[in-house]
Amino acid sequence: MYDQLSLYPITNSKRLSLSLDGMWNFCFDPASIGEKENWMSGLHSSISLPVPSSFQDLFTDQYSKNYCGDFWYERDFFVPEHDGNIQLRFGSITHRGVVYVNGVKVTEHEGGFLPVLCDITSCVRKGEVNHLSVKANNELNERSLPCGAVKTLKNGTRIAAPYFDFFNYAGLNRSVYLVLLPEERIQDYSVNYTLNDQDALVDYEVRTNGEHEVKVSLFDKEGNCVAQSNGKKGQLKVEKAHLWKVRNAYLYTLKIAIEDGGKLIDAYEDKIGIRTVKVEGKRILINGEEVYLKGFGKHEDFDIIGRGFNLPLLKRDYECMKWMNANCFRTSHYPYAEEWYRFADEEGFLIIDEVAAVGMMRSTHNFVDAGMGKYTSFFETPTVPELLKNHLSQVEEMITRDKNHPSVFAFSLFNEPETTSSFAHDYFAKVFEKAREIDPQHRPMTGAFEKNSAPEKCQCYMLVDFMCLNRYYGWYISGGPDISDAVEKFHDEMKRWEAKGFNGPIVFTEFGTDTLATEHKLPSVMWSQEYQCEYLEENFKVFDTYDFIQGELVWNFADFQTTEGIFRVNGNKKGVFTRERQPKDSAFVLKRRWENK
Ligand code: GCB
Repeated sequence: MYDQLSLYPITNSKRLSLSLDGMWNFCFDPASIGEKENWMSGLHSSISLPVPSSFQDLFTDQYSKNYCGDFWYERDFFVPEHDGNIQLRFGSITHRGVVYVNGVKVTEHEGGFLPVLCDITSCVRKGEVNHLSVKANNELNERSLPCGAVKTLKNGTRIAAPYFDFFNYAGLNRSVYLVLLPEERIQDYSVNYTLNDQDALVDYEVRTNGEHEVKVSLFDKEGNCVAQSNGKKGQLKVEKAHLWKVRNAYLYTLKIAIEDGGKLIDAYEDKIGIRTVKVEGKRILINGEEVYLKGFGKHEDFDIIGRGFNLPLLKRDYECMKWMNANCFRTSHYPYAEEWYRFADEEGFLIIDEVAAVGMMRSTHNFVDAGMGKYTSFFETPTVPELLKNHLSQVEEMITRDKNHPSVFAFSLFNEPETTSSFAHDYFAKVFEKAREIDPQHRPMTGAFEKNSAPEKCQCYMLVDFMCLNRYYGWYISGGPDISDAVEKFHDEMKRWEAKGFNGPIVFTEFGTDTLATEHKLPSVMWSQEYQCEYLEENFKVFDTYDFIQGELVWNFADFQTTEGIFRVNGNKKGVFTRERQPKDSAFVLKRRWENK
């Protein structure tokens, strides 16, 4: 089904991946006339804009920053002479896009956080320059993920009204590749692991579009071949296997080849990590060993580039997380660029990989309503079947793309939807069923629940393998001088979950306070650095009381941009780091705690 979605583009003797990153032509299309006026054959007027990047913060005017509607990117690209298959791979087109090559539509894709792949073999001119254009669109609605609406101002300007708490950054946020492949090729592979005393069994499955022989071999770090097998489906036995461990990763190289007699037809190689994942009773086990999750909810977010991918930023974020003694993060609230997972594999970080199912509550102040436990209906509306269709296909694309990363130990299938109606239960039962059916490693499936998903009311908690709770006791609930009440309310909820007999582990995937890096106050006040530290300490006391609490992912790793409003001061300031990735005082509190936890 998916040709190359799980295969990060590489170059070897059979494959050539050429980056198309750089300056592209760009223009807005507020009246959506581009297609009628044949813009796919060439934009009438355009400016230069960098790819990858979100477009919003590159401009200096309000109109461009808040633009909502269609917009176009184009560039010319040279296609070398090539006998086989030719594809384009966009890391993402946010939130949706139509791709044209030489004026011919080659694909369209819904969802802004997963790759867009196009087979362009039949419409490119080989050995010549070709024309590539993308009509993208960043409108939000209730049929697509994430959910939101478009608001039309009295002067006719249309702006995004997200039902979520992050800026609606859009554009070509990730790298774009031209990929030359052999006609008969490796299209997908998956692996699963069983540990057997000191040895490991690697069950693999390779998908190709031909019948020639498939050979699979595994190499250790020193380059020694440690196991080999033939066939599209098989098992590799690794004696005295080096396991991929949390913050102590060991990666093997898996080499897949298609051969005709002794002749190589296609080859692909990837790094894999041997590890098992299991939820058992109240514990999360990696290789049978208990792990307590320490880390953050994050965002792909930075000054100027918005949600555009940036390698130095990735490196800095990992260095900060390592310095903090963290071992885990959640890709809140959408699947990140593939490089994030590749680096986590290398560094031994655990990832809760989240699909862009956020905003499933009809409210632009979702985060406040959610934090306070206010009910907002959602799953009763007629647009839900279409939303579900999108949800299922994005879960499928995410799991297909990310299934082979050892760092990905769980998938999160939602963030803070309405979960108290039978409509919600029926909806999510289908999403979980699909996810479990697709994942070859049968990883734990979860979702992040807001305050209204209380033990007595929530109709969805029974669907998850471990529960992720987003709780703001001491911030949205009983903050500042009321914090002792917050602690009592927190204990009360935990006791109610205990009484409910939820048997799995609970992980806190959000807790935190907005904190201005400029504010200090003794005694503390809300928004000061001192308060963020005190709040964390109070939360830790609660976490340490219950043995079913198996993780703490602070909201958020760094300050990030949001829609403007009276609740946000130039963005969400719950970062433990500033948006520039410098520590607030709370970073030292967490670093100390996590050193010994
Ligand atoms: C939440 C949301 C998150 C918000 C956060 C907040 O519950 O999941 O997207 O940013 O609260 O800071 O209010």
